[in-house]
Amino acid sequence: MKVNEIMTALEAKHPGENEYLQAVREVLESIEEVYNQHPEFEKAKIVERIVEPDRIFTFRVTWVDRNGEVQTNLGYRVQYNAALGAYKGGLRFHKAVNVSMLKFLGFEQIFKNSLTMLPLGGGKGGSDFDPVGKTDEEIMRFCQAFMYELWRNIGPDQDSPAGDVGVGGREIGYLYGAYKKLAREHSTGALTGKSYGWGGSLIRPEATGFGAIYYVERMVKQTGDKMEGKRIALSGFGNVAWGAAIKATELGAKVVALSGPDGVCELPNGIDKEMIDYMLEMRASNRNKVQDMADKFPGKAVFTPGKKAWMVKCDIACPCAFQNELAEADAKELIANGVKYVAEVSNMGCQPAAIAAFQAAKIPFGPGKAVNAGGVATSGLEICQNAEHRNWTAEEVDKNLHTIMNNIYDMCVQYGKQADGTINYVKGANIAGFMRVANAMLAQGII
Ligand code: 2IT
Repeated sequence: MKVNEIMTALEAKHPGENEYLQAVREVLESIEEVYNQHPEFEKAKIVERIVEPDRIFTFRVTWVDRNGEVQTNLGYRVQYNAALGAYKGGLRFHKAVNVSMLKFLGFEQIFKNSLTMLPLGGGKGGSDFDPVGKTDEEIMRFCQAFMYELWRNIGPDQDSPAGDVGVGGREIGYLYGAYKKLAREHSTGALTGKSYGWGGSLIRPEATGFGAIYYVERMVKQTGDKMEGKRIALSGFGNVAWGAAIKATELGAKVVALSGPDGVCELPNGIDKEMIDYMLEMRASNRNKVQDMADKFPGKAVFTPGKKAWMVKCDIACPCAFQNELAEADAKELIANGVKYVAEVSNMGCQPAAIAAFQAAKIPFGPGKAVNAGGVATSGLEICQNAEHRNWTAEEVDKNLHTIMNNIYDMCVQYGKQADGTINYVKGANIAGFMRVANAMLAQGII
């Protein structure tokens, strides 16, 4: 396999699909050396097959807004790879959603799900529906219209969507209600991220953030350092940043920044329980403004419009919002301000040049597909609970999550250890995730 040749062919075949091409290139560059030691992979054309989704559904979603006006959006489900299990991955509702974005997310999901060691294939879906400024009723009607199309193609043993940007507990509730009405089946495992009491798992809401901080704690300990007293900057203020803020605070770190599309809130004294709870209200309001935190807690949160979380001096930087949110210039600013660890919690949160800058500065960098795998792992645990018609305790779920994250971390070290003793977590995660899928594809024949 020659990465440049494969990428040239893919660029010609899928022109302009920049996020997709970026995600593929990163994985292929990481695995090239190991792959080329396996002629059986080359013979079965594993790479040529894995970069193309099994199938993509594209559908029209028509709904009626609060003014009685008819609105039309596009809906998608990318069923990427089922070598390890039924398709699994979130739904993203965001105005910029397109095929390239969902292909990048679905591609990442294959390897992330593989890292969890659970039987989960990779998929992703969503819509260009923009939840910002929508009423609760509009969101419900949109979710129902989305499900009119998707319900036939999902199910616990087929494809199980969950949340992502713009899709949280409320949306999963509406989607699941519509699914049940259409499918006439109480297949709880057809969607995860459900609320507790009707199939949801305790700790699933917290899981992405908790898992990320468990991983970060290992990165910190690897260097002989500790979490207590570390200043941690989080971007975004959604579900992922919320879980990370809870766990980081619990472990004695200080959350010094949150951000939104409107700017950054600096938190000079860290975040407290009241502020953490308020993040949920900010998300539910659909306003998408981090300034609301500063308005609610004057003095405790200081808002600067138009700036990112990366201007705030910190020891640990965790992008928790969107792909490519951390650029090379942000990386340089963080490095100049003394950042010690960087962990992507959003999918592909850092631009390639930013990752290169951190690695050149010898700053440990954890990639999203390993760091944020606790979310989908706990979705996998939700499916287990659904299948056995039982709810596990919060302690049981959290213990499983912690074990899974420790295992992912260990695999990243095993496959990412460099000759000089440092750890290339990007390489480690990509190789470990890829090997399991490639071996499964090999064993299952040319299909
Ligand atoms: O990016 C992700 O891993 C998610 N949005 C969660 C997917 C899931 O199925 O829980």
